[in-house]
Amino acid sequence: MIKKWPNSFDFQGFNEPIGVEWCDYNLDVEGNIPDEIQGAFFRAVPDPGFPPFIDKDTYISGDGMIGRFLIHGNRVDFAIRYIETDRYLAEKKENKALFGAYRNPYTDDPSVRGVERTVANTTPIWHGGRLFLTKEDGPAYEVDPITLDTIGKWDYHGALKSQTMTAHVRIDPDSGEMFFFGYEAGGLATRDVAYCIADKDGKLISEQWFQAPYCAMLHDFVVTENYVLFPIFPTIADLDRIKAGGAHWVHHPDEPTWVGIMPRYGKVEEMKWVKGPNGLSAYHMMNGFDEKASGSSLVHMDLNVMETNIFPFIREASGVDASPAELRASLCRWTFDMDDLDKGWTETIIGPPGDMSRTAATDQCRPYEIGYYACYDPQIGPPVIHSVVGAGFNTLLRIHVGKGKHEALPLGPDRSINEPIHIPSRQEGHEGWLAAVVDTHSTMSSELWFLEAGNIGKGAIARVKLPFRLRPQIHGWWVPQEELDRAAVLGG
Ligand code: V55
Ligand code: FE
Repeated sequence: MIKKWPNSFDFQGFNEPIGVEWCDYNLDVEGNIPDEIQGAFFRAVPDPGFPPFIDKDTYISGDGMIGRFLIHGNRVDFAIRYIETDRYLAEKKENKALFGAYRNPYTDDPSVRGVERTVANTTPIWHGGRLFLTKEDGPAYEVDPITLDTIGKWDYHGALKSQTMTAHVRIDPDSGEMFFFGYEAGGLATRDVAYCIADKDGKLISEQWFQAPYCAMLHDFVVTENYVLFPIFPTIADLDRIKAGGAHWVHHPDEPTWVGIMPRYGKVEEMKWVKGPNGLSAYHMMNGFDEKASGSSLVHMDLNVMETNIFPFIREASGVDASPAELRASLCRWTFDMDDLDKGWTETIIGPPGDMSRTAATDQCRPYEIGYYACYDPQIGPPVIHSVVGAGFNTLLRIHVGKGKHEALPLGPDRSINEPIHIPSRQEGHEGWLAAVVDTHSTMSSELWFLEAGNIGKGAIARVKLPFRLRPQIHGWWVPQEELDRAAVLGG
């Protein structure tokens, strides 16, 4: 069949679907990848198998593919496969799209009523020796990290009751515990949130449900050494609207932002709700940590915050117009005084606008100095179609969060960078490495770049050439070789 994709940025330019499963070995490397870099860089990539039958569709509804760079110094292999979700297999069988609008089962072909709709396209997560592909609207899928075969839906051997699992988890680097949640845990448009902990071996040790103030698009959260914070922004679901075939999400500029805080090992009954300004939105938190300052007890959460929702399809459904200025998500530090939560939080701007923030895995949940993220700098050039919002990131940033200072690597008007991952170094006092796929628009080609995390201004120390363009990813994950080996010994 000749596939006709909709005429929107979600399907044009670098976002044009590819849908090819392939692998290639020993790719050409320009420069030198340090020998100590040994492991796998996994990437989640939305790529629709079939053109939608609905009027409009969004990039983030694309079927999940798992990409993997296997890196042993200068030897790099690449492979990419579809996640064989129930949805992907159902459509493959009929050779056409059967699922309708983003997160609206009432727009589906009646033949797939009750079939799990998630496309598992958002984050590859490694925990307890297993690889999961996640999307916030459904269960995770387990994938074999070696063959990239889909093993199946993951529910902690039947223990997890939540119908959904977030794509953003927090792993405590000391305990190895994974903190996560599921929203709409009890079903479509419910206010149920399940707050969960899995121990370092991947056993579910806690699942507690609570009610959010409204059914919000709860994409990410923060865990500190003592607390857990759930940021609730007013992009809200409504069951009647969904049943009528309307949008799952509408942004409400006049509804307050809330942050729920409780002790991380506490009971959900201890949750305190802190009210903030109306109409804010943020998808990603960089990190959070506790501070004992002269007699008071502070909790900090660092996040890229905007005045409205970043997704054009959500703003359209909300009747919200946004100026370019309102679409700039500065890196903010929200500080909570645990002895006086009634006064709300204070906000300090600590970095330029951007998104897709990362830290070293060992810096999570505790005081830290350095973070990395991507930004679109309008001074470099006009927006170029790339990824979920239709304007690629043209700059990589490294930020000293304490000092509010940053360094930038501008990539020029012809390049877009995907989310970087951090790779730790074995060398004492070394900040480690960053790896990211960098896409060039004029040649429609993709490369994997390696950088020194502590010196991004130097540019790439190695560039891996890909024989074909890659579709822009959502999130990635680094798995050191010794963890892959251990998982293989344990039988995955
Ligand atoms: C996001 C991405 C999603 C999604 C919801 O980046 C939010 C935010 C790739 O899918 O379903
Ligand atoms: Fe995300």
